[in-house]
Amino acid sequence: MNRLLLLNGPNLNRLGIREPSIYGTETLKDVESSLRMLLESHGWQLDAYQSNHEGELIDSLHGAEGKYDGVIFNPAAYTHTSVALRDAISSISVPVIEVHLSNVHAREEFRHTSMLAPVCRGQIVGLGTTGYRIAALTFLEENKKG
Ligand code: CA2
Repeated sequence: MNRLLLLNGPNLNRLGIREPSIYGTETLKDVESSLRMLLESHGWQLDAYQSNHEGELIDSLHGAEGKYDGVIFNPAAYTHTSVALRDAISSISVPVIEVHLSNVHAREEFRHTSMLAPVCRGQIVGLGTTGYRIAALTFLEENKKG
């Protein structure tokens, strides 16, 4: 069976609780459920994990090798700072799609740079939680048999 890992970084456990004008009203549980439903309707499995700790995100990326067909990753603030996460993505062969809920390019300048995008399969920004589903659809499409 095909499997995807949904990985969310620091503070995204607060989704739907604060700052709805930037991040929307859906909770992380809502996002995980809707993504799981979409994937299960195609016979795929989803595992979801959120952490506020860089090292735990690195361990999850390492653990994805050989286990998942793709990782959908919102690295949150670590996007803009983390050489360690970039190296972790480079160290695995599983494709990673970087997702951001907000349009980082319309926000503060420090959010305009991603340390991770150059080593990711692609990057989706500014489409809210739809971005996670678009990432999932991309993996479904790219793994079509026949
Ligand atoms: O737009 C995104 O998805 C971000 O990855 C979200 C990060 C931010 O640092 C990035 O620049 C862009 C912040 C996640 C914080 O999430 C919250 C959710 C609800 C309330 C407060 C923060």
